[in-house]
Amino acid sequence: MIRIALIPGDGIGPEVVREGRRVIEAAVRAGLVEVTMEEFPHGADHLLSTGETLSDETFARLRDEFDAILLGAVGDPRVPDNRHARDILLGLRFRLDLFINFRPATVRLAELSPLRDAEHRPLDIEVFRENTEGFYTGSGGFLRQGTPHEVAISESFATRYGVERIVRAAFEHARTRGRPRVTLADKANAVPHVYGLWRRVFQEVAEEYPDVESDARYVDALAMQLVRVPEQFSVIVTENLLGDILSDLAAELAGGMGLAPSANLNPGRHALYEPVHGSAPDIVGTGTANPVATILSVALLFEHAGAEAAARRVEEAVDASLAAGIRTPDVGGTATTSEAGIWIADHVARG
Ligand code: GGG
Repeated sequence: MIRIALIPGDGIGPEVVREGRRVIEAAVRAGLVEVTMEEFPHGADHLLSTGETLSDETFARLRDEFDAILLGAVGDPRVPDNRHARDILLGLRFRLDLFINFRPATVRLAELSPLRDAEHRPLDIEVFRENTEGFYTGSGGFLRQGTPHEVAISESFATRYGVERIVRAAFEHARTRGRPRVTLADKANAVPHVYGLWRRVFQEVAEEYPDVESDARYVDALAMQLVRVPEQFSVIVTENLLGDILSDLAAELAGGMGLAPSANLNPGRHALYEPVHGSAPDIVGTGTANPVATILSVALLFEHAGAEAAARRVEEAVDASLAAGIRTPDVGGTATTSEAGIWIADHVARG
């Protein structure tokens, strides 16, 4: 039994999580998995009506009563300081110590990739983004705020413990999944302290995995190479902010953000799954949001919960929908969010 908490959140979050839920229910009907689900209202509406972002009580329930969280998106123009998004999404990552942000970018249908005409084999990259340190801890502040002499400081952190565990997770994953190479993305030439630690730890851990190729690149050169010769990359491990940027780039190269799932993990413990995309307030209510990133996040949820057959069924259904032309406008079709979700759910239920 997988106990799933749903946090649809803001913007298109509720629209895509509705389809994720439909697919979970289809997998249950097909006898592939057993679940319980409970929906939480947290997001901008909840903040504006109650003043609460994510209370300690709710956090404790999410930690103690559920195996997995499926989150849609957080971010709303009515909350310009984004405090609820930080408390909900970053808060859950930090407080549950979900140190791996696993972001696979796989070409599911060649024609959807902007690299379709290039003479490269399909891009198939997995980004291991460190999820608890870097610039994201909120450390910093303002001096003389609102004056012409304002100073803003944001501090980036790397701990040996934090770097080592994500680098080790990336190598362990490469070894067990038969992935040929792990590449570190950093900027050690310009930012020697934080990225110097990353580079040293990466080299030390790499020596323990002689069966996995390894190399370290400066992030600017890596971004360029990712577009020019993507097949040289397999697993990319990197710091929080760089991982956010590189995984968006990889997602676009693979076919678009509408297809990009992610998992926030601490192996053997809690997990939070979410589409890589944000709340997209500009398309709310138009029926054009692509539910596939959320549905593929459901596949990751099933896989990590040990329901392999359910995970494969969901992936097959997504691939079949794209091949059959059941696509939302971002990937060249005319299907609505619900039409795509219903088609995929039916496919999952039928087998
Ligand atoms: N799908 C969750 C979401 O809203 N993502 C957008 C976002 O701003 N994410 C921040 C991050 O991944 O660091």
